[in-house]
Amino acid sequence: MPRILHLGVGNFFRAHIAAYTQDTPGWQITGVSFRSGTIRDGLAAQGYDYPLVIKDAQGTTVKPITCLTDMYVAADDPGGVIDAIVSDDFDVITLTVTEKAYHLDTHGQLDLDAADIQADLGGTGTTVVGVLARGLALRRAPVTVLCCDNLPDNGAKLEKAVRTFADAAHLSLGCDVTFPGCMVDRITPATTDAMRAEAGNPMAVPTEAFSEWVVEDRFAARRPDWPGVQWVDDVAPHEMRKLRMLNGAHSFLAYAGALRGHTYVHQAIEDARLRSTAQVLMAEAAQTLPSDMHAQAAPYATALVDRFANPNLQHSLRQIAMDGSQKLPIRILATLRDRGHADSPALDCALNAWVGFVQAEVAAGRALDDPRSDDLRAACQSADPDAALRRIIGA
Ligand code: CS2
Repeated sequence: MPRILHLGVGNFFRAHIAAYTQDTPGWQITGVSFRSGTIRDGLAAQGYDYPLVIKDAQGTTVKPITCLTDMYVAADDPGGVIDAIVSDDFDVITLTVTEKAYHLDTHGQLDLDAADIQADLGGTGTTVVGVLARGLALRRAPVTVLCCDNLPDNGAKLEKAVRTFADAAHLSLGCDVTFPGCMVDRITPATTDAMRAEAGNPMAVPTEAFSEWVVEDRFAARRPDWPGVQWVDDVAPHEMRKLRMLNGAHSFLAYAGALRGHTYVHQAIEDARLRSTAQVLMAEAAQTLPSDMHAQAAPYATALVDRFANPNLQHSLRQIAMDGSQKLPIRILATLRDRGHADSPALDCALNAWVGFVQAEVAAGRALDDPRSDDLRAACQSADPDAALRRIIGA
């Protein structure tokens, strides 16, 4: 049976890629966690099956997921993960490891000086990019590597990072490999204890009914015919629409919403002041999209407001707020840059909200959930915190 090797078994993968694969007869998935064995242990205890709890404004349905069959944990067994990448048991390697796990610098290039990358070059084999480079160097069968994280040009960025690591490690990729780009979308909150209790299953994953997947059709080996996927030659316009409108508005709501005392996305979007700024932000973002996307931008924005307003998802603003130093450049700054000298009050507001949020968190003595937290904290103690924080993200 053809198989997918999936790196990063968080809730998003379990709500999206696994759900599509569940509907694709004949395909199964082996998962890989990088840091801890907690998810592997929880899933293994129930044969890797779990309920996907789909919540829209009307109510709840449950989709049992049974296509995940086993898992590795890279921190315990980097060799096992590398062997899996080498193995021709897998035709496709998919990834959802979050923005920060790629160790890209502000120009989108692999940061060879990052401590984890340096340690991996020294032989630990525990970064995503490192295990891919080492595995692909030994592999002979063709394979497709599909990055499903919220990065613009995700396929090309990952390919460049893997080749940069391989060069630095004096390796060359040994197989025919493609890195198509793709855009993934499904709002998937973290699982809370209340959700576990409601589902009667400790590994339940909550998600919304909507989902979207647009994938470049450049597969080097067998390709799963995931039902509902839109196959395209170039994903860039779809990726821009989603990152700049959905994720841009999400980040704005996260920081501005938290500053106004809200806890969940549906509360922030019901706050008239925040809703109107989010709508203006989406309109500002829409103007930067390629012209053939313009007609669909307004209905897309309306649908996003409805999705954000779903009261049953309980999507925490702080979950979205994490890793702002990695997200803002992609979701807000790139849009501002493309708008040049045009007035962009809502995008400016989003940037200011992040600056205000970071300072408020530090002032309240709360930990910052961000890979640059030390730099952000130091910026807050400097003579001009606003300017120092903007400098860190290249604003
Ligand atoms: C969110 C995304 O946490 C975040 O930063 O903006 O995870 C968002 O929910 C997804 O991209 C929706 O597809």
